[in-house]
Amino acid sequence: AWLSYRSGSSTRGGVAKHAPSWIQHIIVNEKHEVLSTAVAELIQGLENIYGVKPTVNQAQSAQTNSDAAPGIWLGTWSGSSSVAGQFSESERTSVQGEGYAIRFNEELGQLAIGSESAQGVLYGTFHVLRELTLTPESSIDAEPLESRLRYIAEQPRNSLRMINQWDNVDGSIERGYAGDSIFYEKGEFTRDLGRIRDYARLLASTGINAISINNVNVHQRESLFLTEHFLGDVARVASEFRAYGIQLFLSVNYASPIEIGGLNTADPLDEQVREWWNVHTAKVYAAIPDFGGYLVKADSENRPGPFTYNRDHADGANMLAEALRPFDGVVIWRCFVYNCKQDWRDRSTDRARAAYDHFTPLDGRFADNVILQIKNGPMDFQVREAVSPLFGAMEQTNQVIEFQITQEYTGQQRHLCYLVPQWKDVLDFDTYAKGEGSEIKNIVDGSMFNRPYSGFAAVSNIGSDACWTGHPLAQANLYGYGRLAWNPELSAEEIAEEWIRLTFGHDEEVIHTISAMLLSSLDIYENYTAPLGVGWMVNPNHHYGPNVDGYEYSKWGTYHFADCEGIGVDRTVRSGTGYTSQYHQQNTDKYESLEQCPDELILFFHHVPYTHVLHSGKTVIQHIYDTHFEGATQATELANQWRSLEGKIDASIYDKVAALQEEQAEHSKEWRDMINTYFYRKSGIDDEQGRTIY
Ligand code: GCW
Repeated sequence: AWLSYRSGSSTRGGVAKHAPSWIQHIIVNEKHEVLSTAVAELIQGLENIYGVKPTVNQAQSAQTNSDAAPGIWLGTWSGSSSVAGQFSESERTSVQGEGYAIRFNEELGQLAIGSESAQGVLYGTFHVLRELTLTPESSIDAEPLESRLRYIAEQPRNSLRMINQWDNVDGSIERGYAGDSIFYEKGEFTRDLGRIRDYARLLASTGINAISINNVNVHQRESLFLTEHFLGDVARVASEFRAYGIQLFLSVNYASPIEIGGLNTADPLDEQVREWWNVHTAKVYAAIPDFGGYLVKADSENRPGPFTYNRDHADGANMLAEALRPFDGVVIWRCFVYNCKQDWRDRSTDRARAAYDHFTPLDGRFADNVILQIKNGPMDFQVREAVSPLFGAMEQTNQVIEFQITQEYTGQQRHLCYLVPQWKDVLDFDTYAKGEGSEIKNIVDGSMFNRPYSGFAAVSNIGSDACWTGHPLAQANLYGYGRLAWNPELSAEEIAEEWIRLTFGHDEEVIHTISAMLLSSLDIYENYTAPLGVGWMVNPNHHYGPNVDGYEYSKWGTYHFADCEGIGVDRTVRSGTGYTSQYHQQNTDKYESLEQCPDELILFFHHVPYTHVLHSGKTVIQHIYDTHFEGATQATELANQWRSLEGKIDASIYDKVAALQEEQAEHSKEWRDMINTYFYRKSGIDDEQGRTIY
């Protein structure tokens, strides 16, 4: 993946002469597991990049190494006076916790990587390795490298930067498209901790600092993760992640006291139930002292929760918070709560409303170690949907945003779909919670409402597949997520280029072509799938491939309401479900009005005739035809673009992507024809351009 460090490599010719002398020694004056990881990463990275194995001076006491020795110095402010001495006090205080500073001291030939924490030093180390790899070969021993490293200071914008695995202990992965679980096999934990360690490396290199290792749908056997039966295994996995500064969490079954505890209730106000959680939580911490806490999906899609006992989500979450509090643990409580047994005939119930309606009345009632985890949109990870109105609606509650890296609704890692631009749109969305400038990124980083816990979570897209992510280019989404969680100001273009250079090297044509493919892919996917924000139109259950009415008469609350006159969901206050009122005024006004509502969301908010004219000047029906013809053509172009790289990319990766792009091109025609035909038959309106519709 992006840690092969071969792209900046000079191993193909004249190795050692390219390596500056300061790169040949690593000096550390402290003992800390994460610092040892940083050293190991440096050795491996530098050896790959320069073909020279650096020597390591890992001193036991601060006296051992002379301050003047040239080399790469790693350390924390309190543990290494020589590292601290390279920075002024204000430079040191400007980076806190996991932040880091880097300085190249030309006089001494020293590169110092310092932080308040060992974790920060590890992030700084990955930063340096990234810079070394990103500096093209030709300039590797020239001035630019040292000047790029002259002074760097970075602070993560979000404190929680988390990955959620949806892995089941039987080895399957819910919504996984890259092979089986790397964590479990046939009902047991895997014995192959090496792959887990590699995963920890990948994640830490992008700045991830937390992971939940099992599916939020927790079934009976996974409920036992909290018990002696599995705690030893969980602890072994936790130590792999600990070495990379990543904290481990478990998804828990809300009904555990019944399911595995032999009680006859899971009522959050019942004394026995509370005691059960206290005792089991203490056992978890006895096995894993730095355990992060619990992730909970409750009263959602048939999972148990406090509703059964006429209690609310605050009662449920606070009970777990109390059990975790003595150990500084947190409860991450998901807001994906809606009625999944809706009657399709009932047009007044609106799934999009559900999370807001359930949770906003509870603002202020959650314990301070509870964090609500909110999906980016009010429905479910569609290629296009509105932004969840819950962001900015609960000033007294900790919130993290949940993205889906795994491409459940965006091509399942068989189609190319670079999701960073979509996430950027969400993060840059202005909620107006405190007037103009109240973007989602300022809410989820905790700054706007001064929240103690905040950040990002996302569902992983990896599995046992050799390239990790099924589609090799889908790695860009995992990488991009981590980078964005660290710094939401990075652009989709910057992240793409960084990832391509790290992964494929510096050939300009390769960079240009893959970058163009990635950056156009989301729009292309949107073009040939569900139009104008309406969503779904996929096959039920597995969610791959077109089926316009696949969910139209189902219980899931995901309808498009197409008839012979028009299409779309009326979510206005005036004549629809009233969902638009969940936003702050400026956004309510924008979405409520047919004139102001942006084209790309028109069918999310309004039911309109096929002849309705969009801002683009096209009618809705013509827009559907045009985008679907265009999308399928563009998907074919993607395949051609990739083919132009033959010979420039490792053959096995080349072949794999070529086959996938071929499949996407074919499959996009299936989408095009089904959607166009469906709407032609419903509306009876011809395509202005007379193209083939069946
Ligand atoms: O997107 C939906 C998926 C479910 C998933 C659920 C959730 C883990 O179809 O498979 O369950 O969301 O987020 O809980």
